[in-house]
Amino acid sequence: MQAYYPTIPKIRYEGARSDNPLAFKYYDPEAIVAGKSMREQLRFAMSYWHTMVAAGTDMFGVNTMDKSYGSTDPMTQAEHKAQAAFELMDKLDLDFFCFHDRDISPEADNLKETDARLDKITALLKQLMKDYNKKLLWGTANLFGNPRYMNGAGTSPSADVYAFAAAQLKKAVEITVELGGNGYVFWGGREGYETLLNTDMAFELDNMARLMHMVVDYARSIGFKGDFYIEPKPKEPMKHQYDFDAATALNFLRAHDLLGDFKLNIEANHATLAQHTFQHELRTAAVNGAFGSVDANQGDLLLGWDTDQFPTNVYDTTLAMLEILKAGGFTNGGLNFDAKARRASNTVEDIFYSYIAGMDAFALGLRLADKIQQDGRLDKFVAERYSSFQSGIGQKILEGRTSLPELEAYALEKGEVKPQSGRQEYLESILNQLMFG
Ligand code: XUL
Ligand code: CO
Repeated sequence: MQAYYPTIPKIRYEGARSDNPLAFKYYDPEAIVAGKSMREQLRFAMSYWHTMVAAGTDMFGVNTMDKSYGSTDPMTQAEHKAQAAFELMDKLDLDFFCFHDRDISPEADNLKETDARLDKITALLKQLMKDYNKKLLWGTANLFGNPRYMNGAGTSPSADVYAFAAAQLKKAVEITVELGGNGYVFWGGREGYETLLNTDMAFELDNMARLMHMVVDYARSIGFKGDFYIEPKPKEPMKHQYDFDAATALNFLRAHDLLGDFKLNIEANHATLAQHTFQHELRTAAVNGAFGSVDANQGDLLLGWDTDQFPTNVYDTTLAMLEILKAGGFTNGGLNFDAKARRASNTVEDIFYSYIAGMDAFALGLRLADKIQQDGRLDKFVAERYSSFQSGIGQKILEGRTSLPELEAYALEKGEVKPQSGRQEYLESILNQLMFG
């Protein structure tokens, strides 16, 4: 079998003192943390689009990386790409992968031929999954790249474009099911608008929901047991994306009776673009019973777009893992690296250094989140902060056994109230002590 990454050995855990750049320092797959192996807790996935496809093109320049896999013929290239993807996952000990239909197989001149190509590559992926013991975290359809979708897909003003998108979705769901996918993602590529002068917002949202219902019904009819996800994002490519943030997506799901089948796929960089923290979005999903999966990356807070960097900020990974543990951990979801090496990090080695950096940052985050939970001081502080609701008038409020007149009488009797300190800096110093102590 041809090796696509001949200079790279299998990456193994060597511990925090190792100076081997091609070793994990914190990700020890079989080590037990918070009751499960790190492999089971973290469920790391490779993103096919960034890792196997994106080659460094930006608005100002062409590719800086070689992702041709030794071929120019699109289908031969797709086959080599698939082989390379599994060698990469094997060497990095990544158990899962995620893809868009068009990442794995190139579009042809007509839908029939495009689908035939997809079938061919799907069969190859299925074989490779078996050979390498890898799983599909989720599949999705690219409903944003082709010019036909310039006004949206499920929110397009054209019924013909909508039908084309439906056909593409049907096939994407079929191959996801064929490959035993744990999930299916809707990221609203061009589902949004540039100007309300040409847009019927209510019509577009209802139409999107109609399409989602059709996808759910069809997927369940062919045996899909996994989760559907919406992946919120506030802007880019459209000025205003309909799935702005977790709360907006949840409102859409609830309004259109889709919450039973859908959860959220929270992406760190999308959270910060919406002016939220990553933890805020995770908590919002969790408190609504919709925590599903995570696109693990980080943005640059000085830039207003989706930079999709590999996550290395350990404060963020720790606080994110704390949210994930509090939500009960992953079921069908996992940590998908929707992240790419910088354009100037353009060698094969850089791909591996990037994944090692990201996996170690989340592995360290998991270890530290577990330490924070075991220490218990933060949880105890929060419980005590709300303890006035455990007895007396607070308990009556919680149990719905009071009224405004009774609370008025209580307040009049009590007189002025002394507020409690929130102790933010004290809690932040506990966090630092636990992280670095
Ligand atoms: C785009 C993005 C997508 C989704 C899948 O910002 O995050 O790659 O994760 O369509
Ligand atoms: Co994403």
